[in-house]
Amino acid sequence: MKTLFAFFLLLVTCNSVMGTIPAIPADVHNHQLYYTAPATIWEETLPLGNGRLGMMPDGGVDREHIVLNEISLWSGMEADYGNPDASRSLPAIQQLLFEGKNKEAQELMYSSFVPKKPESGGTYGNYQMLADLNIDFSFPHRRKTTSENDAAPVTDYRRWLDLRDAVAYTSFTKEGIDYQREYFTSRDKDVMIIHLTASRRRALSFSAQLSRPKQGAVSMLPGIGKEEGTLLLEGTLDSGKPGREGMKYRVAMRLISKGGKQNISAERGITLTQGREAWLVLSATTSYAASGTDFSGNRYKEVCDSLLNAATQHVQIKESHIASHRTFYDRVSLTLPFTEDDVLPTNERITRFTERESPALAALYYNYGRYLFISSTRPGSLPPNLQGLWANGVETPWNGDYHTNINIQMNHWPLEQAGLSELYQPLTALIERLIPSGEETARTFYGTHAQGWVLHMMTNIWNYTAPGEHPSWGATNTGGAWLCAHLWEHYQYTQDIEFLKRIYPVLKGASEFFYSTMVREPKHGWLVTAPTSSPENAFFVGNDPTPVSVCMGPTMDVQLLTELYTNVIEATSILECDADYAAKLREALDKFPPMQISKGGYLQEWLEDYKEQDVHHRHVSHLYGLHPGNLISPDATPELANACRETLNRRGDGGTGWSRAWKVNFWARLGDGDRAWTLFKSLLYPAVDPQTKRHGSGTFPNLFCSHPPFQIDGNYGGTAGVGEMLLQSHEGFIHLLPALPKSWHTGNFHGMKARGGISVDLEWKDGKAVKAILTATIPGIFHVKMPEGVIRAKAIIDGQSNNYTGKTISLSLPEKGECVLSFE
Ligand code: FUC
Repeated sequence: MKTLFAFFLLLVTCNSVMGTIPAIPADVHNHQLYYTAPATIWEETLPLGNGRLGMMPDGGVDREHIVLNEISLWSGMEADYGNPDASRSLPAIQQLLFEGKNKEAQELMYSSFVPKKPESGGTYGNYQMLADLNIDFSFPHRRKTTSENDAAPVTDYRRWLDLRDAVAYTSFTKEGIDYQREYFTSRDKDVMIIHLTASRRRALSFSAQLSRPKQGAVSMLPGIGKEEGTLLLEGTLDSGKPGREGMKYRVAMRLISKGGKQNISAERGITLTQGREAWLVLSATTSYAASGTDFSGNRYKEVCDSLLNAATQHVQIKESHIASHRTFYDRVSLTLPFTEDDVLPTNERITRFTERESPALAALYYNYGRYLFISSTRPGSLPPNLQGLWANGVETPWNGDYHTNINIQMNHWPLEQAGLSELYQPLTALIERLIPSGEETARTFYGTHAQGWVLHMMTNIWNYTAPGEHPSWGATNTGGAWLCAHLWEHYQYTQDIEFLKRIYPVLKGASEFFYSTMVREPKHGWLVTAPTSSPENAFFVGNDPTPVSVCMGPTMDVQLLTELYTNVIEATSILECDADYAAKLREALDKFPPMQISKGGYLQEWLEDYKEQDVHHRHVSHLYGLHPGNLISPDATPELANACRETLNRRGDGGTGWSRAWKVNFWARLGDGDRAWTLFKSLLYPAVDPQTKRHGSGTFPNLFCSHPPFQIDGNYGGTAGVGEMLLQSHEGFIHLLPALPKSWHTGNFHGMKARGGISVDLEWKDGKAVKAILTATIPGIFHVKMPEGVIRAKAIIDGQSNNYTGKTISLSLPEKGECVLSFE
């Protein structure tokens, strides 16, 4: 406790010296990442973003390096990957699968069922960083000899990210002068701002340059009249088609300063000599049409003008940025038991966590996940890609795209429960834009009888829907079906009929594809997908030592399509339409294979009880029905739930970053809080080896998840996992504390959402729910499962009280109706 007190004292002192830092709330450790040294790797820098523009400052003292991003900056272009050989070879591929000749089927696919190089040019492209911003500082020296200057020590160094405000800071003292930098990315002004101050006049001198490893030219726009000029970085990425320009981008940067002398040139960038306070204002834009942004990107001018008129405008711009961020961030809060370790710098906190657990780190992780989501997307933008919004090179791993066999889905898992419902819009819009391409792919690859639309296992901003280039992983064609589950989930949480009407054709189109292309396998006559794969696992057929992946009817496909058909059927009944089609889907559902338990006791991944190549494979696709799906649960299907436990024990608690995150969710759904917590600890394992500096799976110092490399899905999956441990609602009732680890004995949360349109606040003590407040956003009847260890519950609605002793508490609530539940 002594350390804790010292820490707060330090913060308060720091506050009063710098004067500009907002008051530090008591539970700061839940809302702040902080470090006592500049970042040495990018994965230690602090992510900021307004859902479109991103920046990651490293807090360097002499040179600050900030990687900038814009979420639509992609190379490549929309192109035609249609391969007519695919549909011609389809009957033969299916026949081989019927005969158990999976290897031969896969080989035939290598030569036929692959995307064709677009004849008229164009490439898939990749997501790229926008620019590097380097700021080189020079500091005033008390004495003039160079050697002494170099040795001038930096004291009180600290850099931090305030998740509540979405503002990052660097502060330090050098030669008795306090320096502070403050960074934020404003949504309403659509600019990135770096505010730099020195505590003494004429102490602030720097030169700021923009550059890019490739395709970036720097120029200068002279200012008009007294106004200073603007530094521009512009370029055009490759489209992959000769003679056709790819995506264009432009970054603009201006300096506003109080005191000092400014200079600007394309060669040296923008310099400030002997100032005291300054703002670097940056805006960026691309020519991506669907982003709806103005390519001229002139909005920074308004901000510069207002700062020029009165530097005090800064406070207003910052306050409105904070207020806008908080409209999202403050919707939910979570408090878990904390320890003295929580006051450590974040990098040390992660390391200490391997020796001594602190539940509060899960609260920070949860808040960070919400923060990252709010920062990486907003309505009108694109959904978070494999790295959210943040990439530090022009060759982003896996193209920084949208993988649809787990990754983009996992990105969206925490959304609804964390009350960020409107942030589903970018994914919804992306899916809608894919449909024409998905319809074309359905016809070209599966034949003219194929209806509806299909998306395989990856996509990009150019509406790519064809299979992946290697059938062993690229054959999965349920990417679209899985995304439809997300559209349905949004409807479940919001009960928004207008939204349901809008997405019904998307869901129906996805189901039509499978309805028109699934085949009867010969052994049982079950309706199956063929060809396909169970992402991205391989198996052996008989004694053949060659692993293969291509198969028919894997468990995951059966589960995804069971849910898709069921959701379409339910939608037809809500919308009172397409009754005949619903009847056909019902009939088809009856012919689906059942979920099977292998002779080893685990859930079977494929139609046949094949031996898998890698028992510890990172994907656990066949447990989709347990999570995020809703086909398996300990109460409703105990045998299948047991088989899932076996599967997870067999797979082990390791795996890549996102794989560990998924396992947190699985164990939470199985009601095993302690095991979910073990997996969470595995997810938080320090990713950087202290000796070799090599990156493994786990968590980087800036709490980014490491696959490796950095992949944001694990952050979002882990965030969802924390939520699933505390509140579940997928089985038609609200389940409070369904998987509470022992060490999370006391805590509270506010504002978490449950399906059906209700908000939940909860306090618990000594492992038992004490009090809940439920507020309906939509009128309805809500069922609450009697929490674990509770004998009696009292519900007060509108002054009326009712006592419950059974297994379920049923509450009828009007819109905004509130129920206070106390538990004994
Ligand atoms: C899927 C996964 C990989 C990786 C990639 C981006 O293909 O199997 O592990 O996450 O997406």
